[in-house]
This record gives sequence, C-alpha cells and structure tokens, in this order.
Amino acid sequence: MATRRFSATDPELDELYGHLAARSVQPLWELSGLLTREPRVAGVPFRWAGRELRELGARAGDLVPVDRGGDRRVLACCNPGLGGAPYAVSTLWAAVQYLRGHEVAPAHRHTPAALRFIVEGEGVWTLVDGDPLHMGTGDLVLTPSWTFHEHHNPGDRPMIWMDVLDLPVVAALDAVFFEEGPSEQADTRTAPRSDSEGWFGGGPGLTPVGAPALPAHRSPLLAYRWADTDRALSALLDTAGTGSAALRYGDPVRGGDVMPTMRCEIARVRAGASTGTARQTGGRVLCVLHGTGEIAIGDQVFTVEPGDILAVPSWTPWAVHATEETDVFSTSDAPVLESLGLMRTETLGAPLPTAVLAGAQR
Ligand code: 1HN
Repeated sequence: MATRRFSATDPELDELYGHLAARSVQPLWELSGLLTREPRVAGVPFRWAGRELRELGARAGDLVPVDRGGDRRVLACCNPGLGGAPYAVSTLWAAVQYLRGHEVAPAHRHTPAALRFIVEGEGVWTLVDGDPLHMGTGDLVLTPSWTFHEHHNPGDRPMIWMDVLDLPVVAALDAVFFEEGPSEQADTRTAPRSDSEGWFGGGPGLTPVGAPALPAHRSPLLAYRWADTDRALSALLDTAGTGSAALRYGDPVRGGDVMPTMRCEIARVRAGASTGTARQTGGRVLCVLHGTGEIAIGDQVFTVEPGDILAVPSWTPWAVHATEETDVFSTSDAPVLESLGLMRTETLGAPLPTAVLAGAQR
C-alpha cells in the first residue's frame, strides 16, 4: 500500500507533502486518533450460545473430515466488531473443537499457546510433547507455546471443548511459527494420569524434590482437574462467607500464571448472588461451566447457561449474577499487560441493578 499523501492549500507545504509521500513518510500533525483518552475498542460484548455451538460442531462433524482445514475441526468465535477477523476479542482466539469417536487430530506445534476448557464430556486424550493428558468435564488443559500436541478420541462418543489461543498477540508481534509433527503415525497412548500431574500435581504446597528441570516460561503442570478446582472453590466460599469467590490457576512450583500470555481464573457465584462490577485493560473470554444467570458486559446483559462463551473487550465493565449457583471460567491476556506495565483495573463496585437484569437478552 502506498503511503498516504496529505494535501495542503499552501503550494510549498503541498510540495513537501508530495516529497514525504514519495519517501514513505507521514507528518504527525496530520494524523489523528493515534492517542485516545481511553482505549478505543473495536470488539463488542458478545455471547455465543453453547447450545448452538454444540449443534454447529456436530453438524461440522457430519460434514467435514478432521484432516481438512489444518487438521482440526474447529469453529472460531468471531467478534462482530472485529471486521471478520476470527477472534473473540482483539487479543484472544476462542473456538470450539469437535472430535468424533475414533478420530485423531495429528501432532503439530506452534508458537501461539493454547488452553482447553471442557464444559461437558470426557474420553479424549491430548498428548503434549508425548505426555497423555485426559480431558474431562471442568478440566483445564494447557498446550504451551511450541509444545507438540495431538488429540485422539478412542471411544465411540464425540467430544467438544473450548480452545483459547493467544494467536492475535503472537501474530501482532510477527512471531508465529508452525511445524507439523515428526511422524505421520498418530500417537494414541492413554494413561490414567499424565507425567506432568505425577510430578507436579501432588497437591497444595507439595512439590517434588529432585524433579526434572522446570520449563522456563510456563507452569510444569499441564492439567488442572475439576475435582481439585471444585473442592477449592467450595472451601473458599465457605471460608470467605461471601456470595461469590474466584480462584486463579497457577504454576504450582513458582507461583504466577500458568502461561506468560494467558491468565486463567474460575469464579463460583451462589444462587441469588452477584459479583462486583469491574473492568481492566486487555481482553477476556468467559465460559459458563455450571448454572444459569445473567452476565452483564458493558451495556449488554446476557442470560447464560452452561457452554456459553462470552467476549469481554478491553476496559469494558462486567459482572455475573447467578440465578442457580454458577461456575464461570475466565481467561485474559492480563500477564501480557502486567509484564509490560500496561495493566489498569477499576472496580465499579455495585452489583448489577435489578432494572438492568430485567432487560437481559437470550
Ligand atoms: C490448534 O492447533 C488447535 O491443536 C486448536 O487443537 C485451535 C486455532 C488456531 C490455530 C491452531 C489444536 C487452533 C489451533
């Protein structure tokens, strides 16, 4: 694309603008909108209904073999504000992946990191650098940057799960690399427990003596099991005595986020209770695991149920109100913003007013 040429009524200035354009230079004094008082966010608050995603996944399962389209049968959630880009918010890819019984999604690796969150189902194994990680309801499974990964479903039943990747961030940094797996032959190993969990999933405060070297930029634990998360949420809520509480998934040895680009959290909101309303810089994707209620994002209120995926664009206030007890998984690019000194948070306090909730859309 040619450099934009600005024009002026003063012939000498106009001549300068001609020379600037010819040399691919632009005058700042003619450029507007570079610095805004607050983030100007193109993504909009949005909800993809879990029920519809499941139906669409199953239909794709009938029609599209898994070997077409990048070896993965994946349906990307595209935020309508992002001009057709396949991103849920400007910095996060979110999608559902559908794998039928006896199907295999072959090994590859890429610099964008992925996480998988399972709303319902079990029986697929993801091998991460050869380590077989079973996927089941409520589990969080990580595929960190540049780890080989493949999925296989040895059972008869199809399985669907949510994938979130930091792909837009890595693409914006021009740092995307991709490589096929070393072998044509799918590795269909299974195991009741991954090596990652055997070494690093021992429990609170229990870390192995003489363990293998820790990976530099991410948690050595690659699967966070629902039984552990559920127990921790219950204990936290009972102890805090509040209507809602949230946990952050972390590196069990060094603390900190599970991966350098994505923070993972889960909130439980008791029936009838609400979270506070808050906003922060950076994008966020929510996934409803259990329960029903309303999620307010900016000026929209969405009625939600399990499997729904929601987009919270940067600097947009959001809150959850539970009709039935609700568990909401959340991932954001907070570690990126924090490491760059760009994180801003604002607590807007009041839970959702009843009048707002009355206008909820489904
Ligand atoms: C990918 O590798 C997977 O391995 C899922 O399951 C979704 C979206 C974009 C790029 C790579 C997977 C993906 C992806």
